[in-house]
Amino acid sequence: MSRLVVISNRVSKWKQGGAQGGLAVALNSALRQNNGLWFGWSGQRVETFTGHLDIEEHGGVRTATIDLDEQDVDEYYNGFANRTLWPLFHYRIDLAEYERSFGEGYERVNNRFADTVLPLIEPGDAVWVHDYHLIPLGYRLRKLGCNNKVGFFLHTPWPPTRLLVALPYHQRLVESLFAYDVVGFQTEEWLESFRHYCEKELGANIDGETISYGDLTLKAIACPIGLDHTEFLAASQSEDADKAHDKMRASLQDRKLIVGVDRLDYSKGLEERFNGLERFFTDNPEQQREVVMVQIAPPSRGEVESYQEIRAALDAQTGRINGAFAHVDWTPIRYANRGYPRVELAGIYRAAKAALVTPLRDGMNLVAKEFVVAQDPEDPGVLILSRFAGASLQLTEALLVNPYSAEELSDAISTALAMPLEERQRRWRAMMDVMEKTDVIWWREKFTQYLR
Ligand code: GDG
Repeated sequence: MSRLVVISNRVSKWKQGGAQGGLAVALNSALRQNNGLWFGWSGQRVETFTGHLDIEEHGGVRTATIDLDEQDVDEYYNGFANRTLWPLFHYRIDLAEYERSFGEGYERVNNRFADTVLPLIEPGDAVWVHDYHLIPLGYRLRKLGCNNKVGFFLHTPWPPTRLLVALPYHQRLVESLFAYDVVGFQTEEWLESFRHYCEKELGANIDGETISYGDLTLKAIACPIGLDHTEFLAASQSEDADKAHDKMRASLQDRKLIVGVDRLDYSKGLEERFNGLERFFTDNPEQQREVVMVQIAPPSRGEVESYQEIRAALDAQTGRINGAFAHVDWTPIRYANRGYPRVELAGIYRAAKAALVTPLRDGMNLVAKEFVVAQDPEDPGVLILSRFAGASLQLTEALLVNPYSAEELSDAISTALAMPLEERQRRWRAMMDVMEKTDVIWWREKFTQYLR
């Protein structure tokens, strides 16, 4: 079988149990069973870019990384990727910043990526580029003469056309996608938005999965990312998970646990979630002292102002709610700005009666899937899931909520905590069935089969 070359912004070197984002977790799993190569940024900054390649082997995955210089990181990563595209793709045009230097840095780094990875690509390799940081990479590879199959997968939502046109040079960005053979999205909904843009803004021709624009064609598909089901099941049944579970339960003193785990990001709806929780305690005073919310929120992208702002807002909000509701022997929200090892997360998920996964917009959301897999089949907890997460199209047996409505969140918490065992088991089984069929290996195979 031909080799798979994966390219993403960051290469995460496999640390057992270390904290990682959703994409890193998935790619590690997708590559481990496949003698592949993973290329990207090391996460290190240097004074001047040299293009020096660092090749290593990590847990069965060969990685090749480069360092970026300060200007690259500012304009490409903290700039166009995380100040312009991320907010725009999550429907937050109010937060999106447009600076010409960001766009220039974005293209420069994409070119640097392409120029450096090209010599590592062998004839017959399939190349798979990931996420919004690297949209124009394929275009550069083609310009350099790369004839391999090259595909692109977007982990975030694809925004509606009316939002996307707020981006200067939006057409140039979308046109560059036509360098790829296959372009994949998490859900039919994001795919639909992409097709709409191609038709209305580019005047492209759509025939089934094939979109033609001038003499270029691509296949656009929905291909939802899954968990490494076996790995996570094993993690949640491990001794360390048991320990974390027991420790969590002991600290609760028979109170019911609601859990949340999210990178600290405004797209995850944390403020709205806490408003919903406050509403729940206000509407159900008898539940005060009986229920505890544990929110794990490791900080991310701390150099970007909107992330500093959401962090400060959440500090104030949790402080205020805890101050208003707490008793000397009970605190409603335990809010931790740190990452925990993956196995410990699995144990904490299992200790919970319910999870609040309430992003305002999310490409997929793997936490929702992890929570379900970690449950005890005899006594599963309930997933409360935002209808604006891609995962809601698959996990239809979760309690689906509108995360903007504090009342709906409060009602869903009440329903979850009172749900009879039989109903919890039925919903859990249905969600497990979906996830067993569509795990991370299924995702990789589906995409690469299209590509090849
Ligand atoms: C992007 C898209 C899409 C979180 N805290 C800790 C920790 N995590 C892990 C979770 C989960 C991952 O990070 C987060 O993944 P999500 O999918 O929830 O969200 P994003 O990071 O925004 O990921 C998303 C994903 O890409 C994949 O395509 O689903 O829509 O936005 O695995 O467990 N892990 C550890 N400690 C923590 O404290 N170990």
